[in-house]
This record gives sequence, C-alpha cells and structure tokens, in this order.
Amino acid sequence: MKPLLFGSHIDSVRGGGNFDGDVGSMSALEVMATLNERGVKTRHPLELVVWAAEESNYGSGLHGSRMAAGLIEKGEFDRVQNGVSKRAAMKKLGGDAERIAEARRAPASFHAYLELHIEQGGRLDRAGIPIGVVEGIVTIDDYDVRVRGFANHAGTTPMAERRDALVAASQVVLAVQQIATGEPGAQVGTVGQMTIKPNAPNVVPGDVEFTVEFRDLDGAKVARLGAALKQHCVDIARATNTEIEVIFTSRHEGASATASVQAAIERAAARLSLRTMRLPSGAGHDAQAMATLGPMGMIFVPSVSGISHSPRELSRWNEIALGADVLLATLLELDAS
Ligand code: HGY
Ligand code: MN
Ligand code: MN
Repeated sequence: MKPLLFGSHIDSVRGGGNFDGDVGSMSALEVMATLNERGVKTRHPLELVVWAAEESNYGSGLHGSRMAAGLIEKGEFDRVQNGVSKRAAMKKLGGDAERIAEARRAPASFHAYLELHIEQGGRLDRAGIPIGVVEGIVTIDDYDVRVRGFANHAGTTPMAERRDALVAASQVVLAVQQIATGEPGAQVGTVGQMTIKPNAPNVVPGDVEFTVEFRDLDGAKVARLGAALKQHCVDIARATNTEIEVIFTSRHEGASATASVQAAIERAAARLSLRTMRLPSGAGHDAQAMATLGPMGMIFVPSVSGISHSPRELSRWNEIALGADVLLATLLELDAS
C-alpha cells in the first residue's frame, strides 16, 4: 500500500508570524501521536513530512518539496544571496547539492498528500466558517529587476542631467501596481524587496535592484502580466535614461486540488458537524509541488482578519484544534478509500 503523506513547513518569512506552516506541521505531529496512542492501525502507511525552506530564498520558494518533486530550477544552486551561493548554504546546513537527486520521490509514490494550513486571507474569518477546502493554488512568477543609472553628487548634479536609478525603479513599482489592477480578476503583483546603491542621502542612486512577483490561478494571465512589466520597463528606461534588466527567476506552477481528496475533507468535516467552504489559495504551498506527483488536498483554518506574513498573524486555538480533527478524520477517510 502506498503511504498517506501529510505535513507542512516550519520556516517563516522575515518579520513573519507564528502560524504559517507551524499549524500544519504541529497538527500533523499531534495526529500521528493520537493515532499511535489509540493503537489505530491504518491500511496505508502514514508518512509525516516537515518541508525545508518553503519560504522564498535564493529567488525561489518550496525548496524541500520542489527537490522531492524534481522541480529543480536551472542554475539555482549557483545563485548567490548575501555573498553565499545556495550550494554553499546547503553545505553549511549539512546538505549536498550534488546528491539532491536522492531527495527525489517517484511520481505516484503516495496514496494522497494532505496539508493543513492557515488560510492567510480573510474569507473564512469573514464568513465565520471554520474549515476551508482548497480548490486550487496560484501560479507565482518571480522576477529580479536591475536598474542601472549613474551615481552622482546630490547637490551639484542638475535635475535634467540625472540618471536616477531610484526614480526609474519607483516608476516600475507603480507600473507593477497598474498592471495588477489594470484588468478584472484576483491577480496580484508585489515589489517586496529592494536594495539601493550607494544608499547615501547625498548621492543620486546609481543602482537599484528589486524583486517583482505576480500571482493568479490562471498561469497564462500571470505570464501576460510579466510581459507587460517588460514593456513598461523598456519605456521607463528610455524616459529616465537608465538601463533596466528584467530577469525571470522562477515560476511555481499553480495546482488544482484533487476532487477525491476535496470530497474526503468534506466528508470528514461533515462527520464532525463542521461547516466548510471551498476557496482558492492566494498563497503558495508545498502542496503545489506535491500535486505534480500525485493526489493532493489542503485544509484551511481561518486567519483572524486575514493577516499573515506579519507578527500580527493569528489563528484561534479552538479553530486550529478543529483543523487538526479534520486532518485526522480526512486521513482515515482517505485510508478507507
Ligand atoms: O509566498 C507564499 O505564498 C508562501 O508563504 N510561501
Ligand atoms: Mn508563508
Ligand atoms: Mn506557508
């Protein structure tokens, strides 16, 4: 019998909260302990996983689950962050990029993958519904944008002679906002990280580098948003007499949840007399990497006021417990199928 695989991650973003990933990982441990304590014998082996480095590092996220799924990005181990290559950083933590193939899981090597996670948006909380049944997870495209201008004296360089990289970068940031809001739908676009050089109050910025990400359930739309970004950058470079390089760093393909796993979650919640709501995930998850290997489903619990990736991230303990109950009951439903 193929194993039932379940778990989540425990790493968080800089300035993040205490529930993203942790809820699913700790609940998975609790479920495994409970089944053991009750001496429950399942037909399928149970396999608990806590994924490494789910959050974005070296220009890409879902590290552990992507390696298991064989979704290695071209040259990703040679990418450098804070002067250290990903290869060297892995080595420092006891990993070995040369042996990464050993982390690979074969396609169809599990009966189903199940992940409990906080919603990170506000739909469940607003609706007063304790359990979310994820329909699909967004596609995420990540870019690195490099603006090259000319660093010069802030006092002696006339405005008309400046090649101000930060002015150009600021126009690109506004272009991202305009692109993401320029058509109907739930697409999102974000500039979250930026470095300015030389970053001195009395120097016209010469170089600016920043990240851009676009997300939507429709992968073709996400690609279109990226193409629009490139066009805007051509126009802004010309207008500001700067050079703007748009480097595509990674795509995390979106994934639909498997109907049979969604149905199992709904049967489990019904057994517990819990209301459910189907909804998409605007957040990326290890589950979307696992979906390339086999059946996948996600259970959401409410995030208070939809706040996440923030110290104010909060889920109510009673609702987390209900999520863990549904996780356990769903595993037993899947085990019977
Ligand atoms: O960015 C995300 O959606 C996830 O938290 N990695
Ligand atoms: Mn996160
Ligand atoms: Mn997460």
